[in-house]
Amino acid sequence: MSLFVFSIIASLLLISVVKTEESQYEIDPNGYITFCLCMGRLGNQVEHFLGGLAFAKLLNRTLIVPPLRTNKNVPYSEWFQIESLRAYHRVIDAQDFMQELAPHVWPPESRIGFCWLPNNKPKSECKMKEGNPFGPFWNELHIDFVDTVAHNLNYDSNSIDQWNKLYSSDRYPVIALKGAPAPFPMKAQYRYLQKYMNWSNTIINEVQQYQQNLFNNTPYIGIHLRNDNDWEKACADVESYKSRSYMASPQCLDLPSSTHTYVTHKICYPSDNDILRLLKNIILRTRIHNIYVATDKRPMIKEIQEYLSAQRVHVKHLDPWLPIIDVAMLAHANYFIGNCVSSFTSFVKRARDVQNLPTAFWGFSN
Ligand code: GFB
Repeated sequence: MSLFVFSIIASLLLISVVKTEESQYEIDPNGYITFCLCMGRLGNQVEHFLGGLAFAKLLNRTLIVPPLRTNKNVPYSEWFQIESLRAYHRVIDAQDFMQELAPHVWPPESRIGFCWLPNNKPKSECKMKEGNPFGPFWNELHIDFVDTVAHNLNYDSNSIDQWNKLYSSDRYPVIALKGAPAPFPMKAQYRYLQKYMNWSNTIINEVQQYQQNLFNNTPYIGIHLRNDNDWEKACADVESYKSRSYMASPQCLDLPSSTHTYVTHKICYPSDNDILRLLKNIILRTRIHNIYVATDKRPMIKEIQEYLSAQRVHVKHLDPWLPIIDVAMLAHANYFIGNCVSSFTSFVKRARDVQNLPTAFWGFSN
């Protein structure tokens, strides 16, 4: 063999080795599923994400982990570790899928979007990219759809056979859904999946810095004050609904200790007095004097300082650009008081439950 031929063979071998090393992803013969986290903001999206993760496992398809949505797509791995999801089910980050696998398993001409529609609606009503955030969500992943499927199957274990019969992985290697295959509020049985959503190192580092800078690494009570105008409106008529399940309220009303039969205005939009009284009780009980306030509007710093002047409290409020920082700070607090109806609180509560950390709710007697 001439030196020239030998060196060509050698470099081809080298390329194939490099390629194999680069392509850490094997193609899943059972196919893939993904969806847009297009409903609501952070707390809503995380409840939908966990329900969608559970459905991907039921369907036994790899979950293409969707980005979260602010005013742009935020890759899941910026805030959480993809790796820790793998202890529950097969997953691949959406960006990685599009780069590494989509050209092979989901080329542009095969991209079909799925919408849940009532039986009598034609598939032309399945508009995957119409409106915000639908359009920007798929565009930022560089996904266009050449066709759509209108389905009206449920997203539960009883429907899996039908899913597989109608939408086999041979014909539909990727099921890309317009919205999450999960209800809101999420099913209680999947709350524990929060334990697979481990924080990214970036978030943990930020939390540790704030804990050091704000409280010198001493214990703190985190409180969530959901009090912007949208919330005031959402709570205004809550008592007339006589509902146990209003937004995230099952998180507290379904507790064995709950004596409430439906959501009260006090639970949804507690008065300043209710907030100050419960906070004082907890400070006296825990003897923790550092308070971290997370809010979408009014932090009540002066009110807290005045009401608790005898307790000599240190009240800190960051007002971070990214709400996820508040969630992470609350999730790591030694004690937490949240708003039972808010899914922002439910995210914090689940993250604390999996660490066995205590949580109380405003206006909630137990
Ligand atoms: O998280 P989320 O779905 O909880 O939406 P709810 C509330 C959003 O308000 C958060 C901001 O994602 C944040 O952008 N926000 C709320 C906060 N509390 C805080 C806080 O303590 N700190 C920071 N930094 N930001 C639902 C919405 O909200 O409320 C629905 O998802 C609708 O779209 C409904 O508006 C009335 O479940 O509380």
